[in-house]
Amino acid sequence: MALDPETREQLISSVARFVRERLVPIEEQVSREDRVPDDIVQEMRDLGLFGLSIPVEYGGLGLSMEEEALVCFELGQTSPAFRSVIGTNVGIGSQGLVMFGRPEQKDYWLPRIASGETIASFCLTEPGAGSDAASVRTTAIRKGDVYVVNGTKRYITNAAKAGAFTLMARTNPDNKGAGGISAFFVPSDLKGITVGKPEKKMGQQGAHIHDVIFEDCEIPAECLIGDREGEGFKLAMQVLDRGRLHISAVCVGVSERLVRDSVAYAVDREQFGQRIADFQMIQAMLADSKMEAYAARCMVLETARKRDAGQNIAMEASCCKLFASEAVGRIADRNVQIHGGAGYVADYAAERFYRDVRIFRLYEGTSQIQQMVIAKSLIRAAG
Ligand code: COS
Repeated sequence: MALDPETREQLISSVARFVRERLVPIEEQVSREDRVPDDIVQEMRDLGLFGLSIPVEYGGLGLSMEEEALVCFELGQTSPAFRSVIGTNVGIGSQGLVMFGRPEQKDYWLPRIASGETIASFCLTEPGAGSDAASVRTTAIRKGDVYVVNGTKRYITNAAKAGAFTLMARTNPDNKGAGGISAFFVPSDLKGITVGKPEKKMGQQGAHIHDVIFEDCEIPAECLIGDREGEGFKLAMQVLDRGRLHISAVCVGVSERLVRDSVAYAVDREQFGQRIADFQMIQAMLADSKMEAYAARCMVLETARKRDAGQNIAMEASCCKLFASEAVGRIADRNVQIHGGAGYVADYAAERFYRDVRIFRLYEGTSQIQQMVIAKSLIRAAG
């Protein structure tokens, strides 16, 4: 643990209070307006949420993975769109730099990312490279002191607000595989970068994804993360190992919120002359949801502790992501079921969450990719 128990408790309880008092009351408004208000973003900055995972020497909170998971359990208790505001700074947008950046890159960018002054986005996915992340077609060709970048990145979270991108591009077009890819940390205001319009999505209104188009964009050679070309795919995979755990922790938070909503509705709603919570078929749904939320919580904490102890958790992170994201899908579905007709009506949170959680099974690796990672790891271990 990075924090002493008292400071940790204070952080977690202030995040819980912020969620309860400031975020939950405006969930519906954010969904309707498709926008998180600026004063809320400022409060997130003041709470230090943009810097959860940035080392203390760069102005972040420097949380351990376990502590980050505990914060995500709280932050997940409201619309996941709020988490998205800070999500890329805490996770995939910054961690390549934290893990592999050169000192001068870190000195310049990390304090800005930690404070929320700079939003950092992660540019891996392309129109033709999603699950097959090693097939990136965007090129970055070295010409003197610059790399010339050409290509399109797709569904990039927070791209329109980003001050910088962690960019994966092919520096060696002769190597079509993972080894031809390098990672860069690129300011977003360079000539030749265009951000597309926000996509219309199924859920999580208030969080936005865009295309990012690079056209003969000249980026200074020192934007390369680390000292060597060809390390970008491995960097992306290690960033995703961690990101998958972070998303799993968010899934746990949302699951716990939905269990609470299900119980609240079941004890309030009456049918056949009694509250529906007294019917065993409703009880079975409540119990299954609680069981799955609890199992996911235990998995995430166990894996986070292993990562904090320096172990390779690539396989376990995929186990967490697979289980927690599928579980929250089932829990959101049961929550709708328990709400009956009201669960289908947009006046209730059940309908919104049902749509919001669908993405968890897709981004940072689909459930099928997690299955592949787990199975490959088992088979490799067996020789
Ligand atoms: N940590 C470190 N290195 C890793 C790694 C990890 N977690 N996973 C793979 N690598 C390394 C491998 O060791 C291999 O290195 P060597 O060539 O030196 O042996 C290299 O990366 C290529 O690995 P592999 O052959 O397993 O790559 P594949 O092309 O088969 O792809 C999957 C592996 C499918 C797991 C990967 O492409 C993936 O995660 N896809 C999903 C991407 C994703 O999450 N997209 C969402 C968009 S980002 S929001």
